[in-house]
Amino acid sequence: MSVRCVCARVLLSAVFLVGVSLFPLTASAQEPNRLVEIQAVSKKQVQQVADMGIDIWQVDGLRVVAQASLEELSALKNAGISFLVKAEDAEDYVRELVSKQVLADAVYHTYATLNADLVALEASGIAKVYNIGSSIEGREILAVRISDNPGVDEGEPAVFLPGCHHAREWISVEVPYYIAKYLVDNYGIDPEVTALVDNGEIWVVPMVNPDGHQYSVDTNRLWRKNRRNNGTSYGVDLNRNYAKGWGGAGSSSVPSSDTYRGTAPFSEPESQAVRDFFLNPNYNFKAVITYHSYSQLILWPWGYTGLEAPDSYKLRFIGEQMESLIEAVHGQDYTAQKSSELYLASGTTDDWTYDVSGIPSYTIELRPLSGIPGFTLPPAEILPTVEENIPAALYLIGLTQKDEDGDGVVDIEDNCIGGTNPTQVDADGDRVGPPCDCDDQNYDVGPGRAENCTNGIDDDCDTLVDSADPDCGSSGWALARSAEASLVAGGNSGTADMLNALSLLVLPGIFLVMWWMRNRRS
Ligand code: 0X9
Ligand code: ZN
Repeated sequence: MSVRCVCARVLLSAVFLVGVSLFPLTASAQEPNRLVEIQAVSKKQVQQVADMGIDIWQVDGLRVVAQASLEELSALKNAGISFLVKAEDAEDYVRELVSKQVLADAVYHTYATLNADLVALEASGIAKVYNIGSSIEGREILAVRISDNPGVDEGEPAVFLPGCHHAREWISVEVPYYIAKYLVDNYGIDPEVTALVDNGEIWVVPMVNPDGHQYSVDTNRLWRKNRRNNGTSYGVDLNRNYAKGWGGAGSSSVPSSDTYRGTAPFSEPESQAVRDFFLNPNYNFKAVITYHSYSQLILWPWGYTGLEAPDSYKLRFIGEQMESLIEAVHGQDYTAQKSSELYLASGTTDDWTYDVSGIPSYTIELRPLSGIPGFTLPPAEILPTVEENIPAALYLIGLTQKDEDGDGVVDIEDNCIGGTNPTQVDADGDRVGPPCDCDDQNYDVGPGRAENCTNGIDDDCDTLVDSADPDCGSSGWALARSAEASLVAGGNSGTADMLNALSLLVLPGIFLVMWWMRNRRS
């Protein structure tokens, strides 16, 4: 776990006062957003900030960097949440910083240069560009398929690498684009790349939100959403517009909010394009990384709830492997964690891809680790960021091509996805080694653990997937005098693991404790 506190130094000299700012809080339509540092007193308060629809840039423990309208600052003030206004006009502040940046050789793509560069990849013979839909302003959303026969649907295991759901996160365009270019440039030279391209399909969609990106180039560098005209405001947050958990925590129903979720799941043409593309039966998706910035995080589902995903053990294992691979390149500290540990957010891309397909799905928040404003990563850092992310992407692509349980299907249920090591054979013949428990043909949650009953697997081999499958879990509740009673009542035991627990104070000194358990096979 890394510590993110570069900006903290700036703040040490500042005193946080509840609702006190250096600037007046009188609302007016033209007022610019303030750049603020919010000092929460608990994780719950961080979530409260996310639930207000405030545009969070970075979370560092209980410190939140954000831009907020005057209305949102009033809401913070009313909620008794401390904040400090760092700049009266967040956009202006960023504009000034960007103008001071020294331009390096590599420059960020625009919509036009990206499309030209994607088409240029086709000359290799292993890349083909597809239009997967149009944005709300009519721009084409381009995908490129890298494969040995890129114009043919071969049904090979496919990996989906989208970028730029959020307009201002320019580095998230570069990483997927340069992964595609790396594969093209090294095909026929590097045997690992050649095998991955021959045996699979890598689908890159570097700019899911072209209208927003163009707007961030032309008008407002800090623009996040798409460019839907909501009447009195613009934009829907595309990373709140997917169906899983849509409308829940960490998303806003207020159109002017930067986390506005839209009027319905998939209300936006950009998310519809991704949905229809991902669900196309001609493609055989086996893993997803959706690129964002910033904070250097590797996040996995669920993000809309604190509950564990059915495959959480493997998602964690693969995420931590990617963390190590990234850090090995330039020593950069990326933190692998479950999405909801950052804050709850509903309607995100990876929750949806995981929900509909059960395949490993990740959000990677790219460089920088911290700093204001993290979205304007200096151009000199583009290629290092790309370089450090290539091995993790290749690793994930490689996993999707290994039929480790020999059932003829490459999927997350492969026993040892992420860690087959034939030398790790234990006494009872299981090949036990993180993270796999190769004692059956099914998906396991970890060494010696049983499968989760919700994973659709017939664990007791009675040809039915039902509650009689032996590894189903249980849940329960009790009234108790201690918030920790759930741990006493239902903590990990010899036969079961605690999946999640929740305590609510219902009367002074009386807690309602609830828990969810997953039984262990052995
Ligand atoms: O809030 C987002 O959409 C992502 N962060 S960003 O700064 N790129 O906007 C993070 C989404 C991760 N999911 C959850 N925290 N649930
Ligand atoms: Zn983002």
